[in-house]
Amino acid sequence: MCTGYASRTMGSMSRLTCRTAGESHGSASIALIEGFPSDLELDTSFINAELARRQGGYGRGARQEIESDEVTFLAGVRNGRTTGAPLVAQIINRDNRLDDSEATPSIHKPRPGHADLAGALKWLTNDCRNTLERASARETAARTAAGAIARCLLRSFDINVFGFVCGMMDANVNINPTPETWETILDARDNSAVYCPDDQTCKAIIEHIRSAKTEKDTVGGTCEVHVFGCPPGLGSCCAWQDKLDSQLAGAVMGIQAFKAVEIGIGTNCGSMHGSQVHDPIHYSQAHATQSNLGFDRPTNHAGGIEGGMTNGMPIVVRGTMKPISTLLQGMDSVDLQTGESARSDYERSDICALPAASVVMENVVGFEVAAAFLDSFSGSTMSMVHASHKAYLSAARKILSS
Ligand code: EPS
Repeated sequence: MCTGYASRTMGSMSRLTCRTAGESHGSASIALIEGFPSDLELDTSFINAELARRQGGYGRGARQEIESDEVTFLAGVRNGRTTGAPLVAQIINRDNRLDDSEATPSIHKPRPGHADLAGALKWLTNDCRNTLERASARETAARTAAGAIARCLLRSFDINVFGFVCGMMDANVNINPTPETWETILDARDNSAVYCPDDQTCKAIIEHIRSAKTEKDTVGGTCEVHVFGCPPGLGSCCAWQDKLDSQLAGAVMGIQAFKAVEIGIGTNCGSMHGSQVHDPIHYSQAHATQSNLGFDRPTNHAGGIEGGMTNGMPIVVRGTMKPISTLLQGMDSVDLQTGESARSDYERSDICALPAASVVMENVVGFEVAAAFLDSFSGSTMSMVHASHKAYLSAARKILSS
C-alpha cells in the first residue's frame, strides 16, 4: 500500500514533478523535470529573462556580479520543443570553487536562522559547509527555470502568473491586479528596484534595505502572486494531497527562508464572520470568461480556491520571507569545535533577497498550477492536452442547461 505523496505520483504516472540538485559553489544548479507532454515549445528568452530577474533587485550581494544565469537543456528537448522524455535544465555556476578548501573553508560557528546547526546535528559533523552549500538559495535558480518552463505551457492556454513585492516592515501596499489590469502594472514592477509596482512603497522598502545595510543587519518581507486564466476544477477535494492550496503552500514554504504562506485573505479570515469572508456567487452569461464560465464573484477572499480546487477566480498566494540569516554583525552562537560561546560565522551574502524571492515564488506557483492543469487535462502530446482542455470548456459551459 502506498501513502501520501508516493500514492499520488504512482497513481498518476505522468504527474509533473521536479527535483533539483547542486551546491551553491558547485559546478551547476540542475532541475530534473518529468511529466511534460511532447511538443511544448520552450521560450528560452522568457526562461532566461526570469533567471535574470531572479538575480536582480536592490539588496543583493556581490555573488550576482559574478553569475550570469542562463538555462541549458541537457535532456528531453529537441529543436526547442519537449520530447516527452525527462527534461534536465542546467544553470552553470561561475563561482565554482567547492573543492578548494581555502575558498570554501569549513564553517564551525553556525548562523542562527540558517540550516547550519540543524544540518551539523543531522549529519553528525562540526563542519556546516556541506549543509550550507545545499541549503543555499542558489538552488532557486533551478526551481525558477523549472517554473518558467512550466509557464510556457500555461501561456499557451492564456494562463498568466504575476508576482510582486508587496511589503516590508511598515511599508506595505495593497495592490489588486485583475485579468484586465495586471499587464498595465508589469512595467512598473519591472522598472522598480525592488519589484514593487507602487512607487511610494518601493522607496520606503529601499530605505529599509539601506538602513539594514548600515546597521550590518538584514530584512525580509512579503510578496504576492496572482494567477489569471485558470479553468475551474484544478486540484481536487477528494484527497488532501491533491488539494491545490496544499500543493501551493508546500511549494512556497519550500522556498528558502519562507516562514508563512496565505491564500486569498489568509489569516485575516480568523477575525471575520462567515458572511463577510465568503464570496457570494452570481451568474451572468455576459461576464463569462474561460475561467469563471459566467459564475461571477464580487469578491475573491478565497483567493480563487475553494475545496482545494480552482473556482474560476484568480489564484492569490502571499508568502512571507524572514530576514537573511547571514549577518555582518554576527549573532550569539557556539564554536562547534570547542563548545565555547562565539559570534556566528560570516559568509558573503545578501542584505535582502525579497525581490529575487518574489520571482522564485512566481515561478514555483506557476509550476504547481501547471502540474494541476496536466492532472486535469492529461495527454502525451500538447495537441492532446489542448483537445482535452477544449472539450472540458465546451462541456462545462453546458452545465446550467443540463
Ligand atoms: C546564499 C548566499 C549568497 C547568495 C546566495 C544564497 O551566496 P554567496 O555565499 O556565494 O555570496 O548570493 O544566492 C545565490 C547564489 C543566488 O543565485 O540566489 C545563502 O547563503 O543562501
